[in-house]
This record gives sequence, structure tokens and C-alpha cells, in this order.
Amino acid sequence: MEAMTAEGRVLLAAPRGYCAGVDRAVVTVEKALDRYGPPVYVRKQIVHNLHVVQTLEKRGAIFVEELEEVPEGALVVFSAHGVSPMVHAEAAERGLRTIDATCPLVTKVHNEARRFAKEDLDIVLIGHEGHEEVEGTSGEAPEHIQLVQSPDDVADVAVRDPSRVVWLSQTTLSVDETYETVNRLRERFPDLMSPPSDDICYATQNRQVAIKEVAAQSELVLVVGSANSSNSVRLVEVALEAGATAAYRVDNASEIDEAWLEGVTTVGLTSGASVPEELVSGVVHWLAERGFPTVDEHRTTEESLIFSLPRELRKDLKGQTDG
Ligand code: 2E4
Ligand code: SF4
Repeated sequence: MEAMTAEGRVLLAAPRGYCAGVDRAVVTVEKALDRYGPPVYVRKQIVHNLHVVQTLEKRGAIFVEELEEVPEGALVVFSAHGVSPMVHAEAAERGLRTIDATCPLVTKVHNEARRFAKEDLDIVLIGHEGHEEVEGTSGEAPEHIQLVQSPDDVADVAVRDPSRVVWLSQTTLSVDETYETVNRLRERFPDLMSPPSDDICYATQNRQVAIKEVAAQSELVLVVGSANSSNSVRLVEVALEAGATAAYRVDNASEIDEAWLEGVTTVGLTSGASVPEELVSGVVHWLAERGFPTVDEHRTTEESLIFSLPRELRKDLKGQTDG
């Protein structure tokens, strides 16, 4: 077939890669290392990306699973995914110095959870069990929140008063699947209340819209991102739903299987919100060497959101420049 001999092309989705919350969290650890010197402890992976974590480790960050691994009086950064109030309390009890790098858009969901719990509503949290963001949000109101992972889970939801139920969600879910879950919830609870604005954040939504359009024109879609990155894994699912013949997640170019390229003329390419652009460039370079030298970017929207650094850090950085 003609397509087999023609040069292949890469269709690069935009927006892709770092969102405002990830940029803020990574810069927080970098600036904490500069300002206070190593070691800077970080509870959990600052963002779910292997390359980011390994790079910060080389600079003196120490990643721990739990606060008990942090020595008394040391400095610890909380990851972008957020922590439950119990973790804050434990840090205070242990006399740890803390910097909270929770994304402000995750904090927004925590605030909603607290407010709805105060109103004594039953809260259905749509999200994935065991994910750090879900653990953090659930911890705000464990007695009011129940987790629903998929549309099929809705059948098992039990509430005290069907007219006083509200839903919230993790920030990184598939927009379409969440919509389906909410529809099912509304079938069961017609008075279901919604959060004041979307919990699935702008970056998650924008990356899904972009890859949908790219996937519709690609036989193969590659998503750069780590295995535990919820938003990256969702991009693979969304690409398949949107018509890509095949879609794979890779941490970097070394994980691509050349057999995936057989019979392919257009490779769609994107990356999750926690993925540095250099890893995407690595994939572009790898593909160029294998018959895909042309790169066309397909942009669906511009992003310009920037978050200021955590207050605790800003204060000290200011003190430094003020002398
Ligand atoms: C915080 C909240 O949540 P996910 O697994 O997608 O996290 P990742 O670190 O890959 O992406 C950044 C992020 C952080 C997303 N939402
Ligand atoms: Fe924040 Fe959204 Fe980025 Fe998560 S994906 S860190 S919620 S901006």
C-alpha cells in the first residue's frame, strides 16, 4: 500500500505536559532545595512521574511514603495530590516544618468536601480507590464521603436521604466516563446536587479534548507518562475511545516497541500533566529516526494559568531577596 512507503508523520497534541499545579509543585521542591539546602523530604512522589522524582532525588530531595520516615524537626513538602487533615496533624505533632505543594485545584475540592459535610449532605466522591488525591479528599470528611469508581458502582450507593446527596470528583478523571457516572447517580437520585464548578480540572479536560481530535486522525497514539499517573492513563483510554486503533503509555522513548509502527502513517503523541517536555522530545526524535520525520502540532486551546508558590515558601524567599 502507498501508506507503507510514504513518510510517516507525528501529530502532536497541544495542550500536553505540565499543568500549572505540577509546575508549581516541582518548582517548590527545587526552590526549597536552593533556599534551605538538602535534604528536603517529600511525602509521596511530588508528582507521579519517574523522571521528575529521579531528577529531584539527584539534587537532594528524599521521597518518603509516610511522615514517620522524616526525622524530627526536618522540612517536608506535601505532594501536589493533597493530604488529609490527619497528615497535617501528624506533622504538627512531630514538630516537622512543612510546605504544602497541594495543587490549588485539589484544595478547592477539599474545601467543597468540608462545606458539604458541614451541611450534613451525603457526598459521593467519584475517583479511584487508593489514589493519593482520593485519600486526601476523603480524609476531609470520612463519615460523609463514599467512593464510587465507575458507572457500575452507582447501584451500590446507599444514602441516608436521597434528596440530600452531592457528588464531587477526583481532578484527573475521564470527563466522559464521569459524566456517565453522574447521569447514573441522577437516575437514582433526581435531586442530586453538583459541585459549584467542575472538579475535573482545566488541564485534564484540555489534554483530553486535544488527544481526542488527534486520535481520530491517528492509527497509533503514544502517551508519555508514568504508570501511576492517573491523568496520563486516562489519556490512553480517551484516545482508544476516540478511534485510535492502538494507544500505549510509555515513560520514555526506550519503552516504545518498533512493532507498534507497522502499517502506521500517523502517530498521535501527547503527554500527561506531570511529564517534562524533554521526554516528549525524546519520543519525537526516536520516531524521526524510524520514518516519522514530520511533526505537526494540533492545538485545541491555549493555557496561561500560573499559580503562585506556597505561602510558607514565598515568605522565606522574600526574606532572602530583601536581605
Ligand atoms: C495533582 C493532582 O493525579 P495523577 O495521578 O494524574 O497525578 P500526576 O502527578 O500524574 O499529575 C499531576 C497532578 C497532581 C494531577 N492532579
Ligand atoms: Fe492541579 Fe489539574 Fe495539574 Fe492536577 S492536573 S496538578 S488538579 S492543574
